Amino acid sequence: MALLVLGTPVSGAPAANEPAAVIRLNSVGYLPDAAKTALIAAACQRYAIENCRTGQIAMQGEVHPADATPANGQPLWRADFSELTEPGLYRFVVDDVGRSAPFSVSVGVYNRPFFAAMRGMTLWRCGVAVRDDSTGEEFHHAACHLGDGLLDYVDPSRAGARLDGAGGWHDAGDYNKYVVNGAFTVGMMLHAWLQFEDRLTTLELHLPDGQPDLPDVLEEAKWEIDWLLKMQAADGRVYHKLSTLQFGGFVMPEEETEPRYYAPWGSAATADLVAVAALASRVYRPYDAAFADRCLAAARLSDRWLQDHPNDHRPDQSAFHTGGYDAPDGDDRLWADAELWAATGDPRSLQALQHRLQHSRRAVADDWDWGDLANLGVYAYLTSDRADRDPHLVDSLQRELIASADRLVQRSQRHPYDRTLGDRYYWGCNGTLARQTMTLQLAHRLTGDGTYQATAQGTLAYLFGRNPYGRSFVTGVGAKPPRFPHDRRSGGDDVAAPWPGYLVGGPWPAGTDWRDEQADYRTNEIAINWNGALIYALAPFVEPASFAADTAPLPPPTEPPTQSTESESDSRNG
Ligand code: 9MR
Ligand code: 9MR
Ligand code: ZN
Repeated sequence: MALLVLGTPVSGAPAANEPAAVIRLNSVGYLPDAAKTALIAAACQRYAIENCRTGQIAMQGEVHPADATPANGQPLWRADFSELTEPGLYRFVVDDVGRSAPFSVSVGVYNRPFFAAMRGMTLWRCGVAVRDDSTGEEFHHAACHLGDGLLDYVDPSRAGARLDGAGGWHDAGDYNKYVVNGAFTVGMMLHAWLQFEDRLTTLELHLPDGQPDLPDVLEEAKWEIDWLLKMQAADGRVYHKLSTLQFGGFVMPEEETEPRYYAPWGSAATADLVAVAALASRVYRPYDAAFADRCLAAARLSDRWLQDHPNDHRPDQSAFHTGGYDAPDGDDRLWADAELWAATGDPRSLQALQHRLQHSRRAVADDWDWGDLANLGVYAYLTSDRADRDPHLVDSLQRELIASADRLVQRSQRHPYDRTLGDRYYWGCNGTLARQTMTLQLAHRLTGDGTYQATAQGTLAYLFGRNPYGRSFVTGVGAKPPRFPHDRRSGGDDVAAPWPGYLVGGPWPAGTDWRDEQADYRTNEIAINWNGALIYALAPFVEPASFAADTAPLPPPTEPPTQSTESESDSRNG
């Protein structure tokens, strides 16, 4: 059956694809001093904002046709309610259209989303039992993949032999583990730490095993770093992945017992290990000097291997039909040189880095993901306070970075839903939107211009409901979040709700092509590199003073969740 929702055909089971909400806003809420806008996909003239607790009208005003027309041509009306700064819980009310789900105005509005995204990483842990009841439902699985992994494809003469590669995070909706994506994700999280450390040090994430000396954000990242270090061979080369040969079924991870194998080494994975281990040596040194030393030694060992093997070496993955994460290694080597230099001041790394930067056609990419992560190297270079940088290069890279941020701002301003990608959509583009806030935040740091931070908040608004669906793209967070992500745990357990805290990949090839269906791995899977980006995007807006209160466990749901109780009247939908 095809439902006609606001001119957009929606296919699939109606239960899996709720009608789009007509009033589209950041359903998580807004910081008190933030710009606040809502989009309404129906002709209207005025809006009111009701205080949910008192029932009083807190504010009202006129709506105006949105000047930018969305790709699907559907007209939108825009309400600017930035003047609403009084903390509280509110609802948008539009005569003849309906009411929005409740949203809050509060300094702590991004605390629970940040907590959820971090818990999502903890729940991705492999090799241990995990458990979570922070949303009132109980999610759990037993220790999994303890046999990781077999060496058959690394060295046929050792077929059947095992090497300890237990631990780390599962990659996504599948249970495999890929070095490039793992290192990339940790890289984004540790850069969030370096930029916004003052907001993150005291946060309590209720981690299972507890290393009291380590801030929880770092403790979670260390879980993955410990695994990445296991993927390094004694000579410094790094195995590309640890995976089954075929994608498994929708069972819990402990029930996936097919053999898992190391893939051969690759130079991109090796460079990413250098980068993340060097970065970790810097970040963890104040808390755990022995771990920092271990990381630095690992980075140097793999760096030596790379110098002896200067060509792009792609892993032979021909036996595998799981995720490839295979792309040229130039960007990975650039990131490695940057982090090794930032950690040690090593002049050879600096020279290699500057050479690469000078010879890049465009050093700062507007739009980037795991296959082109050189921006992380640029950020490391630009944020370092080492004295030996080439001042001309610093100057030109700063200009490039600001120019890139300006393009993101322009695209966002021209796009009705504030997308810094404009109308570009592809696999994982929700993750890219979150990741693009890294450039915005660094431009803010370099210039002090608040427009960049406002644009970054516009991205969060899109991800949490100011989008053509009027729905949050993060499981368990905000209004009408995804219910059927392509996630084997969510599909394989007995809990109706999906595992919480995960950003889904998002619509493509068009902006209205997202399907909240388990089978749709192209738009509705979850992945660590999207969550890592979301963690970065949220970090600058975390409010440590109210974090504990804002993230207190929720009571179990009293009634099974029903559709659209919180949403506007459905008179215009379907
Ligand atoms: O379930 C797999 C998902 O985790 C991957 O991201 C995706 C793309 O690599 O592939 C999915 O597996 C599908 C396979 O590629 C083709 N047959 C259907 C599988 C979905 O269950
Ligand atoms: O995020 C990856 C995306 O950039 C690629 O286009 C896509 C197809 O190769 O694969 C995505 O990564 C998937 C990985 O291959 C397997 N685990 C799930 C990942 C997210 O769908
Ligand atoms: Zn596992």
